[in-house]
Amino acid sequence: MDMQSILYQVDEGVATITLNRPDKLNAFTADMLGEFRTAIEVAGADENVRAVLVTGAGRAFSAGQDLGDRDFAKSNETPDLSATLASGYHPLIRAITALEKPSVCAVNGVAAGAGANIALHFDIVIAARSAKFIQAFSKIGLIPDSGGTYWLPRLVGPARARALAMLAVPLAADQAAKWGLIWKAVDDNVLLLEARNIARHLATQPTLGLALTKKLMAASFDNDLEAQLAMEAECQKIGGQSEDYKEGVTAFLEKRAPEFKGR
Ligand code: LHQ
Repeated sequence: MDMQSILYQVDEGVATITLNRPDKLNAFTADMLGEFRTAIEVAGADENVRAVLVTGAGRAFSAGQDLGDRDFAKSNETPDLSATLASGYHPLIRAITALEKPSVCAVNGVAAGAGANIALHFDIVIAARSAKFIQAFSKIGLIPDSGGTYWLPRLVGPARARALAMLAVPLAADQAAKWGLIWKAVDDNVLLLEARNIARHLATQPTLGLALTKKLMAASFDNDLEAQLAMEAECQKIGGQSEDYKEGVTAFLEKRAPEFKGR
């Protein structure tokens, strides 16, 4: 793939997507958002890819929207940020959400603004201990976009979500893990190793079932118990008819390791 701001590599069933504008702390431009989305979609469509790993090059995960594009000293044009969201961020977030494969996000350094909130859409978020999550929006008069007002109250509760958003204080990776914003924080020097191990492990698992699992978890926020039970039954029907279910049960009975295919 010919991309300027994103690196894409497939290895052992894992597609690794690296945000690659390290000199700008991987701040998002319109082109970069488009490339990021393309990479997610390519990984989703490639049957050799069974899991996706996302990380950032250099010392940051992402500083959010590239503010260099918005120099009011050069142009005093009133921007329509809803258009920026609709054309760049929202299609990316929909692509991540629609990905029918497990995903891991390795937050290697500071994640600010949209950079912090895009990370929250991945299934398993693991961060370097030195990483910080900053809802930087309020510092520049904006609201926490890119799904921030959706995930923050759900993950850390409304009281913490409001304070994080309104104070824009950096949340250290360890605290983010304690509060349930992310899965865990690990030492900086083992972040990529751990994240790759998780992604490689997921790539060997019954990924069809994992895709159904994440769909169910996402739907739970909107469903009542009856609707959720009905959806579980529908998804379990699919799981029960999969090759992986047969293989899992057979391997268990034969006392051997299963070989899942994601079908
Ligand atoms: C940057 C940026 C950046 C460009 C650092 N852009 N260059 C969605 C829809 C539409 C529009 C608006 O926004 C959104 C969503 C958003 O994401 S809004 C929030 C945008 N992000 C921010 O407000 C964060 C701005 N950055 C920072 O607060 C700091 O840079 C952080 C806390 C991320 C890192 O601080 P430091 O480690 O002290 O690094 P630094 O500030 O020295 O930055 C290093 C370089 O990166 C520097 O460039 P230079 O040429 O001086 O070395 C910065 O200008 C550049 N950079 N963020 N978002």
